[in-house]
Amino acid sequence: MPMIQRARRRDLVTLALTAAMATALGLAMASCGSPAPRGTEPAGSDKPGAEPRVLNVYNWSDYVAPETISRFEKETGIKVNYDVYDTNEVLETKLLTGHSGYDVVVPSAFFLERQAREGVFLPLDKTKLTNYHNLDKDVLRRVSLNDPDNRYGVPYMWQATGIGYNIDKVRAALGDDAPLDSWALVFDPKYASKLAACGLTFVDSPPEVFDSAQIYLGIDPNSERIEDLAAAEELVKKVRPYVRYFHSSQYINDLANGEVCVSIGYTGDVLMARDRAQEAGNGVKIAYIVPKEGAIFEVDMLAIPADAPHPDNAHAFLNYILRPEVVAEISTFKKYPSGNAAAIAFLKPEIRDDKAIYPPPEIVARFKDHRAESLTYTRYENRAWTRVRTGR
Ligand code: N2P
Repeated sequence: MPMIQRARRRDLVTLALTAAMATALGLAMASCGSPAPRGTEPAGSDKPGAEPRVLNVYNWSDYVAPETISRFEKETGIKVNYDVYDTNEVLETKLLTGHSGYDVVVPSAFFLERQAREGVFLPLDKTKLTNYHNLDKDVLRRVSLNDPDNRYGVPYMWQATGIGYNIDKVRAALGDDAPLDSWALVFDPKYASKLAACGLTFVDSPPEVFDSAQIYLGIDPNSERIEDLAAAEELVKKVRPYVRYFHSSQYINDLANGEVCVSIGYTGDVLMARDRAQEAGNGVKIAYIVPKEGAIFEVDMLAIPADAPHPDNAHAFLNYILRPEVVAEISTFKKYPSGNAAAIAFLKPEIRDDKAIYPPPEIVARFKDHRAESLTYTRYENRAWTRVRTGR
């Protein structure tokens, strides 16, 4: 690797480590996750073209159906080691450090964009992805902004970072005054202060919270001007005293149980909370909104690290996920729309027609594409995030 690139890589690793450390979540996940799996194989299994029947997958938590993995194992005889994370920052640290041992990972497109530039991924061998034609051309086009020619990533699920809330508790706290269509609900201290008692939570992701704050302020979320970052920091600091915690998955259960009342969160996760509450019959009613000012649009991408120990098995797994019935089942259980156009035909009407899952064009028009951040900007952003989190 040329020197400059190596120095840059080292810089990025430091950056990613800082980001992960800036998040309590990073630490929590690291301590409960198993060590990165390795492709340990019995002697004699290294014939060309015959990879050991092992696949190491690292995915977001709550992002496959109950039988997605076991069916793949049964069909192929490939044993899957399956680990989870719940922030891009935690994944990025592993990818940039290298030798993660993973064969399949799922970064959001705006993270994949920067990681691909660092040589982190294997270009996809599309001749092995015979189900690739099932993908939605519009999603492929949109995501090519981050991944030119769709070289490294297969679109998996997509979503917006929006707001989930408990209908009755928010009404009780704010009366009819609640701005239920706006980021003001969480970013205006007038409202946030009244939600502190019933529980206000934010995802633990600097770009997503600051960018949402910028969208509320009418600032371009892709801006890298330091004064625009400062404006977002100032806004988030004002509501910081009312935020119960920063975490990117705990709110699913907490919203469902009525432990918290308003969360900045991801579409499907909020809808899972909504459905869990309904199934539990606990009287909790959850709604999800994409605020009228706009929201960050995210496509999570299946990708193969350049140093994956089992690239053929990884392609086989991607091709399996590309089957419409397989990914439709994931959407059914996890309430996320997929990037697979053919999967729509396999969805039950209650999923297909749920406007919170597959939003109508007027809501899609609110989505803002997210570009990769520069190294320098992320460094400033992480520092700002630490100040916000620690309340200094
Ligand atoms: C499911 C994954 C959230 C996706 N928990 C955020 N990009």
